[in-house]
Amino acid sequence: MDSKSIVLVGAPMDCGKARKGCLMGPDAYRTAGIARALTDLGHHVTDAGDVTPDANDIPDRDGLINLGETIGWTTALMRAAESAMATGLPIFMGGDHALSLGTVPGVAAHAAKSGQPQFVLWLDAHSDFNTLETTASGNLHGTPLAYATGQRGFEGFPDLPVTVPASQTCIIGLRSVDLPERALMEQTDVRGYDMRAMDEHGVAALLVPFLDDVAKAGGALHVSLDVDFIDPTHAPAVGTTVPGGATVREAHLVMELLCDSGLMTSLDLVELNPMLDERGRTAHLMVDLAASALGRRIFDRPTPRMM
Ligand code: HAR
Ligand code: MN
Ligand code: MN
Ligand code: MN
Repeated sequence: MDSKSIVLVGAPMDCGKARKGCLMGPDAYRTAGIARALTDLGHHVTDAGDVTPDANDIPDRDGLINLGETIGWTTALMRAAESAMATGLPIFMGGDHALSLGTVPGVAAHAAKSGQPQFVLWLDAHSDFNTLETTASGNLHGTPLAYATGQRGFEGFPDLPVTVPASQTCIIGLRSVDLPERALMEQTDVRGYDMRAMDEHGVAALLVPFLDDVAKAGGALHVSLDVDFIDPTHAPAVGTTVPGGATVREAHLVMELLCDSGLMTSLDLVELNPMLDERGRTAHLMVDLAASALGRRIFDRPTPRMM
């Protein structure tokens, strides 16, 4: 892979759900050596430090957890994401998944300026397709894909000048979807693949056709990697573990295919809760996955055919 300018953006957002700890995520990635891992691959890496949320006076609303604070992060991250795109390939180090309320619209705004269609790959046990109206838990980390694709039901959040068409999004890894979010998703063209699809066909068969579409459209591709995409036996440091997730190799294969495609233009690493980790293994796995997406490999393809 060609040498890239990579900008690390810390997003220690921790208000997207009740359980605390994701605010330590950015420093866990730094401690696990994310900059060094990417520099060793020949990239130019800068650390832009951590984003801080905007102040706002939006009142909290019953049944929604930390609405005002979440909107403050959203506006700050939209700006940070759009401007980071102008300097290279940003890696947004979360922070919980509510940070994508800001990063996805921010990168999409950048793409729109050059007329490039924005695509999103969502690697997650959850579809995160609730709105403020459908969420049963009030946890806003369960909403960003609905917001970014322009669904209604986000009163109080900024209107998005640029949304990502649902047809340009693909979710892989699903094994926990609420009924109302499923109903909403079914009204859109979002591509959603559950773990059964991965088991039956293999993850490459799900991902490659989507990557082909991104390439054909000349699109930008944002990848949002939730720790809980991976099975909790390998990635325990997340508050919302769901058994039956991707193996370490399946996760690496996704990243390796992304690398081969050359299409990824931005990356979220979300939901790491270092309080729940075991000797840093989840942080290290996430760093290794980012490295795979950015060129770490044993052999260059094509693999020589063995006798
Ligand atoms: N669907 C559930 C809710 O909205 C769970 C959402 C959990 N989300 C994450 N990120 N952990 O994927 O409350
Ligand atoms: Mn650009
Ligand atoms: Mn998520
Ligand atoms: Mn999840």
